[in-house]
Amino acid sequence: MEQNFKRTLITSALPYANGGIHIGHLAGVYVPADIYARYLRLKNQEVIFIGGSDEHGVPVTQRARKEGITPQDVVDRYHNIIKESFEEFGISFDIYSRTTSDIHHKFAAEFFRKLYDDGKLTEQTTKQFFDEKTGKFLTDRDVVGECPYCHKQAYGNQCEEGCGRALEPTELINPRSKETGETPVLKETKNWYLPLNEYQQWLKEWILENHKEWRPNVYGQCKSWLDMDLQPRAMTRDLDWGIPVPVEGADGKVLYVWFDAPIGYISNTKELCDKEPEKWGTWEKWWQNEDTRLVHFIGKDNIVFHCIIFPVMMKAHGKYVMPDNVPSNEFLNLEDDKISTSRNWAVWLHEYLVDFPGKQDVLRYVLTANAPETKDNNFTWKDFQARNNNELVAVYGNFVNRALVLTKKYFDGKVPACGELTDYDRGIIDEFVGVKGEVEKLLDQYKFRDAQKEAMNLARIGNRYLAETEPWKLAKTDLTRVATILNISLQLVANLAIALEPFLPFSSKKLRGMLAMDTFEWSSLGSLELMPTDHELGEVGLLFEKIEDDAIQTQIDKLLATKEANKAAEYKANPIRENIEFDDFTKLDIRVGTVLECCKVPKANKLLQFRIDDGLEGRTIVSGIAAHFKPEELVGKQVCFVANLAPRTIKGIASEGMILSAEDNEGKLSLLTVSPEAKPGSEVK
Ligand code: B3M
Ligand code: ZN
Repeated sequence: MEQNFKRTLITSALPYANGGIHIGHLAGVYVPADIYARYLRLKNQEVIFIGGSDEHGVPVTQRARKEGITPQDVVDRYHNIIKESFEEFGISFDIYSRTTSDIHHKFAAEFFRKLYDDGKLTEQTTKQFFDEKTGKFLTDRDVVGECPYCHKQAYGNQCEEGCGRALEPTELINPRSKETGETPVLKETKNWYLPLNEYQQWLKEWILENHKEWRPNVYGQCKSWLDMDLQPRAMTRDLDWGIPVPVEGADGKVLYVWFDAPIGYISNTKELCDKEPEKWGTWEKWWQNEDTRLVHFIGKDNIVFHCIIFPVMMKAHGKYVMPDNVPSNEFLNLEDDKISTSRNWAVWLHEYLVDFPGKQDVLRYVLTANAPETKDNNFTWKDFQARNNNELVAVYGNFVNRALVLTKKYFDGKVPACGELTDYDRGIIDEFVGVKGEVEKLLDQYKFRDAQKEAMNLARIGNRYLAETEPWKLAKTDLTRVATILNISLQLVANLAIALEPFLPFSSKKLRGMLAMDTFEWSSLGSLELMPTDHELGEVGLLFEKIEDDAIQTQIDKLLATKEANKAAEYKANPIRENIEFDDFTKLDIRVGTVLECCKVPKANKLLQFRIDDGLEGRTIVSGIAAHFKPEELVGKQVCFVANLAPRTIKGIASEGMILSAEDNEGKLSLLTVSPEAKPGSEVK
């Protein structure tokens, strides 16, 4: 659906203020959002770019507990670190606020209250573990106990130290509160739910029919959600960190963090508009007017919240515009490994800014060049170095430097007059005039990676032009020709400053200084008159400098040290167990089996039920591994199972054995399979 929008409202996911910002966040969300905002501003469009910290939610309270400080201490610390590092990195938010602000608390509570008053929420009572000593309900992670499968200590949501299975807290043997050690009781609790099911039809039409242009990964995720029956989702929680539920009898309850956080986009807009109404107008203009194009930049783990839950909240409220697009990225890996905050496997922005001062654009460039737009992608320090040295320095920087230095040398730093054009000149000009349309088209489709490549092409064209025409050789014989070549080159350089501004704003600024350039609008991109004849250039310097091996090695060493530390920690947490006798080992009867059938156990989202060909009459095994596998993919697999484990009844099903799998240090399971020629019933020894 093509619509004529008057203004664009850009939001970027509000990062949890429980840690710093790393390259995964930047590549996935903030760099593309910033490119888009800068691009639209350069086109003189009406645009607002909203950011802020997400300061509620369990991740914050967990961090606080771990460090023995209050949640407020945690968010104060990280909000400031995040805000400052974004600023220094040139993420050009119009506002970067926070969800602990008074404005936000009030706004989110009112939003909830309106849904409540309008009867848009339903009430449900469920049973949850409750710690009578503290008078608090416990989240799944706050309950610990014995794993019913492997009998190790486990959390209410997962057996992390033992078998890795996903669990329900009520499955634990001898459950206890992690904080107090008390045995929790099951207690009824009432919460308010958003009946997503009532909006399913509307969502299907709005997204699946009317937004086929969304990125395939986003559309696909929405489709798989909408192909299932949506369930009502609790919008309140029994926690004490968050925004109190503004309803009678809701003591000890707060708004679900995914209810309040997206409202943060709105309340932050309001905060900005209230502060500078002449500049921004009212917040309603941005959020409640059909003329506004709303675009959410997010990571892929946030798709359901931005495409389903938040739109339903706004729809239920009644006045809001729906997102026109949700350009979500996939994930960025670091040196072939998943970025992980807990394992400190990341490049942290605040550290990068210290280690590579003044090199914001290098990281921006590399992250866009490797943007995980359609699939997961990988960041390596070698690639970072190569892209800097071979592209930014050798192509962009080199062209700019040659054009400017030659002008200083032969024309005293003044733009020489353009004489007669040769056919070759015309060819070059044709090539670069087309770049504007290309870059625009790509940016309008949120293809930032290709757009940056296309903009960089201007520099490649320029380099080629100078290499072919060799003005330095002509200087003695034909200065008029040199003047023409340099004039064209300087126009190209000025064009580069504009075309790359959204991507590399620091270098563009520097370059504009060197050019003493004042016209600076997207609309003049492609022009051959950006640098008028006789215009005097500014001071010439280097745009980029080579990054040497030792700087890169320092970073690689840092990561290697992290890896070593993680290995040591892991070994400590999961040491090889004490020796056993051979007889102990032979007590285990492990056999090969073929999976004949496999399906989910109804009403137990973690359990899979297997029918196994065990070489005898077959057997049924129930296993808590549903989170890790798709049942249909397991059928036909040769698995290993413990055949002499005493039978147990799980959710009413008699389970005869245990399927074996291997668990890596992140709790990811892979099935223990054997080669297809092994016959069912074969003994594993
Ligand atoms: N804080 C989740 C995240 O950082 C969450 C985003 C909120 S956007 C409204 O992945
Ligand atoms: Zn276990």
